[in-house]
Amino acid sequence: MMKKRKTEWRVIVGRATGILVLLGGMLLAVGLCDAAAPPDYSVPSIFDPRSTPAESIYRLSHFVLAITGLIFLVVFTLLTYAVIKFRRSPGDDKREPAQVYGSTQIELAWTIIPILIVVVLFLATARVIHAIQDAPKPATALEVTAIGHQFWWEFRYPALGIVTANELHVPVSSPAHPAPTFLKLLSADTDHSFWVPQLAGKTDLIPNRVNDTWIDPRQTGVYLGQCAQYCGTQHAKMLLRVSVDSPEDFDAWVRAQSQLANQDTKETAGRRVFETTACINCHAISGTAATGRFGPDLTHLMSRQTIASGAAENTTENLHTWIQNPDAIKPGSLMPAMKLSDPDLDALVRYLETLR
Ligand code: HEC
Ligand SMILES: [Cu+2]
Repeated sequence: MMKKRKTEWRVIVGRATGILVLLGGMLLAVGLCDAAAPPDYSVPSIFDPRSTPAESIYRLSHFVLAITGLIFLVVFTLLTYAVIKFRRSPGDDKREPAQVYGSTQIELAWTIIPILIVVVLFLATARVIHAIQDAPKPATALEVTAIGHQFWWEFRYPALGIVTANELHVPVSSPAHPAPTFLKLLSADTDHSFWVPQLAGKTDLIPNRVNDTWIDPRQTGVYLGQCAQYCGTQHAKMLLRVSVDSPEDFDAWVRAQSQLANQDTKETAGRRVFETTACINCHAISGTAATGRFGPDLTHLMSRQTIASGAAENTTENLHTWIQNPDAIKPGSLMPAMKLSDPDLDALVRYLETLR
């Protein structure tokens, strides 16, 4: 008898240690991620908010985690208690224990308590959604229209007459000088979702519907995001960059973007290649015959750090590869391989590189 009891205890202690080690490991992993996260913008974390909507979501998530954490602790403790207290004992007569039916008190308790918890979570969430969606738009707010395409982002600044792609520029905001950006979200083809974790929650871009969201980033820098709704083959390479600029930098960017494309280019051969091939059906370059809107506006291509929605850095080599065969960088992208001769391709890339 004594011996059997001992082995049972050993099993229980062994299992409990296993569970504790697992939980400890999880906590350690979370701790490590958290410690490494803050200054590194390459890992966008919802736990490092830099704008009011993201901040409200972050606080709500703490509240929800606290409540669900508490539920977990209570349930886990009761479970552990029951498992140990009511385990099979020596001399067990193998009969079924007494069954309890129809305890009104217990029924009421396990109906009302969960309802109360759900109501509290619902109210807290509804409050945050309301605060974000119905935030008043100040007269000074910057307005941007973001249009989702398979598989890139078009950004239009109607009041400033600027059209660009994939890299959104907005001014930094502060309590003393609030400069929020309000985004109108549209789609040219299918569902996409605008998500920059440190700035705001996800908002979908849906064909034939206008959605909106807003951000008021409080710190300059580049914030990364991603299309968060599966929209086709290259959904995963539909990345987003938001450059939050100081007021001076933002004004300088606006001034540069408002210019027509560089006209006095010496790269006339490359420009001729561009203007006499299908490029102009899909791309626009202001001040030229190219007015296509199927692909990104190339007027100030070289002001962008990346091409193809963040899929590659904007370098001479990558431009070559991209125009030669877009699938090499982004398989399934909707730009066809243009099959140009090598001299034409070289000239074309030299021309594109004058588009500052
Ligand atoms: C059938 C339409 C189409 C044609 C023709 C076309 N493109 Fe594109 N192009 C696109 C699309 C769509 C994208 C965006 C692809 C993506 O990111 O998924 C793109 C992206 C690009 C980009 C990257 C822009 C950026 O900021 O990300 C460059 C550069 C480019 N095209 C140059 C050209 C040149 C040069 C030609 C002519 C030799 C050309 N394209 C012909 C549709 C086209
Ligand atoms: Cu998408």
